[in-house]
Amino acid sequence: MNKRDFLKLNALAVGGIILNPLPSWAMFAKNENNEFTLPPLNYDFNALEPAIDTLTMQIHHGKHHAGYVNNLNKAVKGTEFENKSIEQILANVTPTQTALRNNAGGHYNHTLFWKTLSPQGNDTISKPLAKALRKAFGTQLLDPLKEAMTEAGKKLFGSGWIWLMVGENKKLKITTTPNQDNPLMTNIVEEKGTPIFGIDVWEHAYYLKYQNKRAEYLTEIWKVVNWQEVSMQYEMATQKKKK
Ligand code: MN3
Repeated sequence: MNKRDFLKLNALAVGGIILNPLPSWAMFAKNENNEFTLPPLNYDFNALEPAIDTLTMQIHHGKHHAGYVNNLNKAVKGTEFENKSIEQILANVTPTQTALRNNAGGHYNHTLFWKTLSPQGNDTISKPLAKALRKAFGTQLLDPLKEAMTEAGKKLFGSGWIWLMVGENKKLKITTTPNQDNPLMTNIVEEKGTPIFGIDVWEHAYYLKYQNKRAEYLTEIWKVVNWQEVSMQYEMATQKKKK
């Protein structure tokens, strides 16, 4: 993305409110040593209570996500991927490059996840996202979408993610992936696209509070989803596709 695109994105109005989006190259910016870094949260560890408890947030961000970042840096060192962006890595990683696959996915997925959550949640959606929802699901109401994603999460066996993504012809779609895979891994996943929101259904995301009750976690999480940010991710995903 060039500077003009960045300024244009900054000027995007979502739901009548000017947001300050963090474009993907900034979300996944490397440091001066060409290393990926753990992006700080936009809120405190306890800010998503009671939907997501403080200790889960501390471990999830500070240990799990940090681990993916460290192991991603190790995995790219001395390889053709060393100077690549996270998007380039995801687009090129192959099924057998296990460390790269798991840790690039882990870093990307969690960065998007934290970004689309917020303390009180926010059910405001932008006009373009509302239009896309109507086109894909026949309604712009969020409740049926939330139910469909919750159902998809209940059906997903083991660890993985539930995605709302922009797929072919810019159409919105709900998909799931195992482990840390995501729809940007074009050599790996069947349903390719750009994720605009994902829900982590690994046990580490909910077990301390919800134990085996994944369905309950999937009911509560909607209280902290920021649809204004999901709207922004939609704008970014569809702008990217125009190029
Ligand atoms: Mn996780």
